[in-house]
Amino acid sequence: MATNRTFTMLKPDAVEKGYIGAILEKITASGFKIVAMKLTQMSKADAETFYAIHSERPFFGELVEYMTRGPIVAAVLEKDNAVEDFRTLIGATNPADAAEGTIRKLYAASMGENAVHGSDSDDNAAIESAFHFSGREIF
Ligand code: 3AN
Repeated sequence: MATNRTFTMLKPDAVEKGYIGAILEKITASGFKIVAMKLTQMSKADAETFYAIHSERPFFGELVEYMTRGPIVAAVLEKDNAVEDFRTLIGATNPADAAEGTIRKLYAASMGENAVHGSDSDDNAAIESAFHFSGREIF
């Protein structure tokens, strides 16, 4: 059964460019309810842990540098079929391949700086939410 929650981050590039409001508007207008949210900044150790799955990839150093260079907005979102529907809303990893109207098409600059994160599975949504929020911060 599809879970009804997913985890997102508005990444440092999106925050730097002042896109927080526009992206949150798009998310809520698409039927997602925000059940947890904070402005926070990842440490190097946080980013290395969060992206451990990519540790052998050539872009890992750049990814950690990028994700730690400024604040992010972390949030947990609720909607039927949340993980899959949110991946559809954000669009392809590379904004050049992202569909019209998707968040990455509208707000992402490049594959490396792609504005927003969305969990890729129900299990990862739970792990990533617990990484950023305690139980009493999720409503
Ligand atoms: P997604 O964010 O669409 O789930 P992942 O999990 O494959 O994509 O990649 C995680 C993050 O790593 C991406 N959001 C992006 O910032 C970065 N990334 C992925 N692939 C590349 C790449 N080929 N070159 C540079 N950065 C990349």
